[in-house]
Amino acid sequence: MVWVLGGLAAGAITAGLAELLAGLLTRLGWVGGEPSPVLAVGAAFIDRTPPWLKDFAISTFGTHDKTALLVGMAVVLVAACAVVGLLLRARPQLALVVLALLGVVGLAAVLTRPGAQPLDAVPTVLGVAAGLALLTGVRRALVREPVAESSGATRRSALTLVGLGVAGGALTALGGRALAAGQRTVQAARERFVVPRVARPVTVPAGAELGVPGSTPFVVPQRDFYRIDTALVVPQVDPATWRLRVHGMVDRTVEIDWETLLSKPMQEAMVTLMCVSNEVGGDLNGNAIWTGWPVRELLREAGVRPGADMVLSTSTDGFTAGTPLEALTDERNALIAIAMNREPLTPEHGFPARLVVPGLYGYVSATKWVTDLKVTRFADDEGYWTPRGWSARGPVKMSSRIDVPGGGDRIAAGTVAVAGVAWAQHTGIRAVQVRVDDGPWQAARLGADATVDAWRQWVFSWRATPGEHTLAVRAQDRTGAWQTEEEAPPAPDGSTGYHRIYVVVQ
Ligand SMILES: Nc1nc2c(c(=O)[nH]1)N[C@H]1C(S)=C(S)[C@@H](COP(=O)(O)O)O[C@H]1N2
Ligand SMILES: [Mo]
Repeated sequence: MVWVLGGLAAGAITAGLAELLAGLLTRLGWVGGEPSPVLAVGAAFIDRTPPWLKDFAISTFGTHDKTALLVGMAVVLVAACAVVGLLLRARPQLALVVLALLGVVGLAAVLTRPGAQPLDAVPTVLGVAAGLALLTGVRRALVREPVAESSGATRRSALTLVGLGVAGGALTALGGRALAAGQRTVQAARERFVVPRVARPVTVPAGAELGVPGSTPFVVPQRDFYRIDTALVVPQVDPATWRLRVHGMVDRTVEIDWETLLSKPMQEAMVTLMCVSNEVGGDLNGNAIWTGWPVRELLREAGVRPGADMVLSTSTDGFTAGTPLEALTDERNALIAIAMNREPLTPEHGFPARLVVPGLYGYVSATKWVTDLKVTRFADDEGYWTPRGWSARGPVKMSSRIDVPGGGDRIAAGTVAVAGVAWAQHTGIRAVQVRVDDGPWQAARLGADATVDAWRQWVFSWRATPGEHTLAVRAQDRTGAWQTEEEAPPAPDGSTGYHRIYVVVQ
């Protein structure tokens, strides 16, 4: 038992020292990538997760999938350290090798994170060095007490080891405090930031919000807005050090800082953001008013060279999206967005700046914490999700959803408001119809049309009769095309099919 404690103490000191140093480096802004070996391994794991495992994790843990990953890693680490402790008794050499190997895994992850630089290695190297030294010391101390486990000496050793383990935990906590201090700096910058007024503000037309209880609001508040990204911890980006660089197939490389961005004429655009992972009837989408500077203006300053057809945007954490150049240069309001519903972006939604491109799924366009735009070609570059089984191009597919009643609800007979949203980004919705059981398609009443880039609410007044019923919805876009009934899963380029719900009327 005391040997296991030795292994755990060595692990705690290794991780604690590494996390403390990583926290300090991050706090000082001296890092290029992710200096914490634990977070780097987690991030590397996320990047290499095969699609089936990702789907399993999301369906099992939902948006807590990252917490589940961290807990899983902690369990594996504790088990590995216990084994190191046992080995220390019988095969001390091997124990040192196993701890060193864990360090090598951490180091490999740290050094392969996007933007990694040599300094990022320091926390892992020093942490592992301390752990190895501790293991050697523990071995020397424990072999000098060949007496029974219950002896006073062994009890003292055990207490010392527990103390060392607690010390390791304290170091980790101090590292966490350094990170929290960085978070407060970003939080303070966010609170100081006053969202600029624009010359022509977006207005929400009267009647766009139908106000049916339980239906998704026409404009979704930031705190309720869905969040999807690959970041294990939310990146904390200080506007004071933020830069956005445009390079690649351009006449001149342009780099702007936060002050420069804020000096540009800002625009507002109402855009419904959509996740390609959304299942039919799912809620991975939301509509907001975004404030920002059109991407095309920045591209104009750089001067796009002929032959380019894609812009690869990169975030501080290495996520990339490949957006068709055309979608960023045509008349649509593709923005370098700095505000959502006239509030600064929250760190979760990309503070200080992100991209928003009407008509394209988020994975090929909506890069949060964006710092780099490379003008390039689809033939030469690809975004994060393309080699992971998703299509290189991701125009949003027309779809519609029933928000109320909820699937499986028991409702009272009489007049029931069936309501939801429908979208056909950048084309616009012309009509929505509802079908009860095998009856005819019947027209729903649409909320006022704000823009072709936003969804529309709809409501249908249903005379519900007792029994079990199935409700289905379909939309028609402005070109006259109807939403397809053909079912497709989210991968590789977006789900299709009718949203159907089943209700019991009493
Ligand atoms: N940096 C970064 N930006 C990202 C992603 C990401 O993983 N990392 N995910 C994209 C995806 S898949 C979607 S759907 C949208 C979601 O934006 P939201 O979280 O603000 O709703 O962000 C996009 N931008
Ligand atoms: Mo997404």
